[in-house]
Amino acid sequence: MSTAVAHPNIALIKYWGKRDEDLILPCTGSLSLTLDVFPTTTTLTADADAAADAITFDGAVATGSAARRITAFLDLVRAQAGITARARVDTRNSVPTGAGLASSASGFAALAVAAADAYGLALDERDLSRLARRGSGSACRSVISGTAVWYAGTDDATSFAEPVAGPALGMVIAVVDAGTKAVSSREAMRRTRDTSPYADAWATATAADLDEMLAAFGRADVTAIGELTESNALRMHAAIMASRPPIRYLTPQSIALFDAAAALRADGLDAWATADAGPNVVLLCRDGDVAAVRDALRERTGLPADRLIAAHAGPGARLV
Ligand code: 2P0
Repeated sequence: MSTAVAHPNIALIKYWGKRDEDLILPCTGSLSLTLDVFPTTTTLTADADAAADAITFDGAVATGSAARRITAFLDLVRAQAGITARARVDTRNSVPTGAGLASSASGFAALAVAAADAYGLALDERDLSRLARRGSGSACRSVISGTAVWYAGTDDATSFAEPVAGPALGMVIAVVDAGTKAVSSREAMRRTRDTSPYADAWATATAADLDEMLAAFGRADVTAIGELTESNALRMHAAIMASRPPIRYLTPQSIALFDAAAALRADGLDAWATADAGPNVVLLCRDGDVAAVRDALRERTGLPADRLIAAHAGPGARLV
């Protein structure tokens, strides 16, 4: 029996688009902060007598595409290990029910670490990151603690995440909408690639943004990090919105939170907004400013305390 814990990550330079859907090789590299909130805990036991994998999420039996995706991932691990035994997998998420923050990144990072251990694969951090990537691209970054860069790479061996040194950063997650998104990231990435006239421009600009971001990390330039973060997120959403049929994740409340970040900056409190494939907005700030940013956002937006979540750099996926 092997149990692993992993946390979600939020990208400052976003991953949006694959050049290889099977291996999950991204079009461009990305950079993220692994958080210390909402861990996923996964326990895996290999069972030579079982006819099929038995998977539960928070105690409920997983079926359909969610279960198939986990079995497909475990098949990769089993092939690598040369073992055919099926598994019992129990996954628990600490995300408040319906908060809309459940993360495939923490899920597949925890699963990769637990499965590698249970099937006897001795993998270093880089190989665990590569393995987690096969479950969900962004999961390769949740293997790493704190800030991580995921190199796009050119093949399975060269596409992995590793730590990147820089200033201490924190985040405030503003939960705008607790529901599940209308279009999955996977589907929306495809539609962007196939129909958005800005897909190529997004990839070109993001490669340059990542270079600039790594330079900003190197000189611990929080202002440049924040400005690049906000701009890169809006570029991603612009490319997504230009898809046909259109996909629009940001709501008026999301946009108001980007305005709130600007207002905080005008007041002398540095914070920059970003958003993933949904309406929730995350403010990036210096680690020491997290409480002040949360308080200021609460005052400015009227969002209740339980919808403003303070987060700091968290640990990479690990056995417990
Ligand atoms: C990111 N997102 O960099 C970007 C920004 C969402 C918006 O990575 O298809 O769930 O499993 O590789 O990793 C979400 O995509 O997609 C994501 P798959 P994943 O965090």
